[in-house]
Parts: sequence; C-alpha cells; structure tokens
Amino acid sequence: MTRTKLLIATTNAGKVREIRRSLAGLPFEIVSLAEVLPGASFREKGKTFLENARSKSLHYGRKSGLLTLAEDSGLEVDALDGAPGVHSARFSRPGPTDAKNNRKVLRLLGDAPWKDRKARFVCAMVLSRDGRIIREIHGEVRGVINFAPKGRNGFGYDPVFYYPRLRKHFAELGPDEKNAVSHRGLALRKLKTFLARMATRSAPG
Ligand code: ITT
Repeated sequence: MTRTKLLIATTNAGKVREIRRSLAGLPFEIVSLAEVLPGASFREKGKTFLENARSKSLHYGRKSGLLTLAEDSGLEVDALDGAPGVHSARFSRPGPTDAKNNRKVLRLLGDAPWKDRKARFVCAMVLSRDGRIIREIHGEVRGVINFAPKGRNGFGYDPVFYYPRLRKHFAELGPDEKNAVSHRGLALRKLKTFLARMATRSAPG
C-alpha cells in the first residue's frame, strides 16, 4: 500500500531532525523540503508565529501538492518585550548565526537578575492540504536565560535556555529529553494524535 507523503516544510536542519524523530512510526512517508523542493525559500512577513506558520504551510503545500506541515517558532524574552520573537532566526542580522543570536540576547540582558531573565519558546504548527488549513497547533515551554551558554546539543537558542525543572540548559539535553518538555515536542505529540486518527479514517476497509 502506498503511504501518503507528508512534507516537513522547513529549511532548518535542527527542526527537521526533531520532527522526523517524533513522527517516526506513523503511516506516512515523511519527505523533506531538500528532497522535494531543493533550494526553496520563503520570506516571513507575519507579525505572529501563527501567521507565519500558516503562510509557510500554504506556500509550500501549493508548490509541492503534498500534505504539508510548517511551523514557526522562536524565543520570547519577557524583559525584552517578547524579542527576539518572530525575528528569532535573524536576530543578529546581518549574517545571523546561532552563536551571534545567543550573544545578542546575553548582551541585551546584561547582568539583569535571575527574576528578570524569564523567557519562553513558542511553536505554531500548521498542517495544510490542497490550499486548505486542516490543523493548527500551539506549544510553549517556559525557562530562564542563563548568564552564559552551556551544552552542545540542539540548535538555535538551546545553549542559553535554562530549564529549571531539570536544572539543565536545553543544549545539555539529549533529543528525547528535549522532546519530552519542549514547545515543539508538545506540539508534535498533539499533531501525532491527529495524524494517527487521520490515517485510520483514510485506511481502506
Ligand atoms: P524555517 O522557517 O524554514 O522553518 P527557520 O530557522 O527560519 O526555518 P523560524 O523562522 O521558525 O525557522 O525561526 C525559528 C528560530 O527560533 C530558529 O532559527 C531558532 O533560532 C529559534 N528556535 C526555534 N525553536 C528552537 C529550539 O527548539 N531551540 C532553540 N532555538 C529555537
């Protein structure tokens, strides 16, 4: 039986790893942008994570003709009025890199005390097909921006994001540990339930 293709519409290798890992075992053939639309890119213009995730999902869905999952995510720091927010990936423009983005957040927070270093990761996921949105999912996790980066795992702002419940930075967590508590992990668990039901409904017999 041919399995329905599900396009993971992101150019971010860290996201692809986490999403693939979490959705493994579902009766869908998971394909990446690099395989289906190599070199594709999308300019985000939305003011919210959800707006961006919607337009990315519809854009790549139209281009590929596939069931498409896109997500927009980022870090919101309370004391920075929610920055970097939807600009998370490009916060240290020009020539943004994860290391530069982390340094900028640390510089802006300076020596602000622990109580003023609260932050959260947010993830908006949107599943679409044939130009129609079929599911929107939100996930978030709260933590604290520590005074210095630590850890080598993950990507993006993981080295500066300290998660008090585990007393570790996200970049110190293994992939399954991060997935169990992260904004994306939460959203992916909800998505997995939805996709599993969808597969059952469309199964023959
Ligand atoms: P796509 O738009 O192609 O998906 P992108 O990296 O540009 O890739 P976003 O616009 O959603 O994606 O930006 C997300 C940024 O937020 C990402 O580059 C990281 O800097 C940060 N981020 C999101 N989730 C994160 C996580 O789990 N750990 C650390 N940083 C994260």
